[in-house]
Amino acid sequence: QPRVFSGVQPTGNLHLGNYLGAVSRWVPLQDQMETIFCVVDLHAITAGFPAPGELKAATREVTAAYIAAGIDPKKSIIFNQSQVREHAELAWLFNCVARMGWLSRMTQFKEKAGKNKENASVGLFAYPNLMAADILAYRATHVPVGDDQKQHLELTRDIAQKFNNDFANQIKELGIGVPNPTPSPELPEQIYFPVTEPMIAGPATRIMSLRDGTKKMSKSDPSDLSRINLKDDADAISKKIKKAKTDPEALPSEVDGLKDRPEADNLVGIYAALSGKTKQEVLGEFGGQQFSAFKPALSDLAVEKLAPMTGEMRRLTDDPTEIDAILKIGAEKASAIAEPVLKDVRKIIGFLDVR
Ligand code: AQP
Repeated sequence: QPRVFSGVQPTGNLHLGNYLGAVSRWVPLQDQMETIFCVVDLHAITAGFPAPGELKAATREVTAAYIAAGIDPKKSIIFNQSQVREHAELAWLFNCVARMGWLSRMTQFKEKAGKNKENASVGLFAYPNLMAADILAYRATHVPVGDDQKQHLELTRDIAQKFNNDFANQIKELGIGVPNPTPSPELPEQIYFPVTEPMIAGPATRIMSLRDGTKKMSKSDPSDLSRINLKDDADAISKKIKKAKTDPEALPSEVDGLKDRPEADNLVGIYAALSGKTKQEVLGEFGGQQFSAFKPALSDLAVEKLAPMTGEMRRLTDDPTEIDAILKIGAEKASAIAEPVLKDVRKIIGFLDVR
């Protein structure tokens, strides 16, 4: 049975990339599959502990963004990760499944740890194991994320496959596996964890910085001008788009003409994602025009799409009672799925159960 899992870290500065690359794409899935959306607060401490109060505020803000974007708590499970203990437990077990070599190849760790790897937290290094645990604690089959998470999802698949292989006999003996959908002589007939499908598609899988078309739009970029925050008002949005880096050429009429023009490609991609059009359709409309004409149109569109969301986020965070109630119900529903999975996993591994 298909089941979707995805999440965003409550690390502040939620931006257009998080919205277009992830949250907005979750909305239609709610009517097609079972959907679980998590605010991954355990991940948010891997790069340092936030100041007191910040984590709570950011957790509520991300939840508010989910709801304002159209995630419906009646259709989806919405919760914060630290409320469901199984994430941390499964992450530990996966620490013992994943190999050092696999994690050493993770480019996000290299980028985030920077030059000072010796001083990075062990949690930052093991981050992808926690992400695998987030997904597999629900035996989720589909994970809609931005392009930057591709490598981590491959690691999740490797962890699932290694676990299924290493414990093939126990899974079979206990009779708690499901038939392997891709049988082959090397793979077990019965598997416990699905080999998750990444869902990375559309014109906005990697929104780039407004100041540098070769760098991902990111929460941690020191320049606020590099990103459109979901909390920005109309003035801030139009100022940032006006100041966005571009080249001096007019927009091309064909998508091919965006090659080697990263800033132009990014702005056209943002317009396409916000309007639900393809890049080619956008160029059909604006090809031949200068940025001086395209940028105001992009600003108007961004404001039109984001302003109602920003207003709803403000309403929800002003009095967090509603958000906290949604997260509480979500955590209960999430636990109801994850607890039996962890019970199975403990049995598969062979821990003595005396309770
Ligand atoms: N620029 C982006 N374009 C498209 N999708 C993006 N995502 C992030 N940036 C972009 C997607 O948003 C989801 C949540 O991301 P996250 O909060 O888990 O963390 P992140 O990827 O670390 O976000 P940032 O903004 O890049 O933060 P920092 O600065 O801390 O690195 C994911 O699905 C991600 O793909």
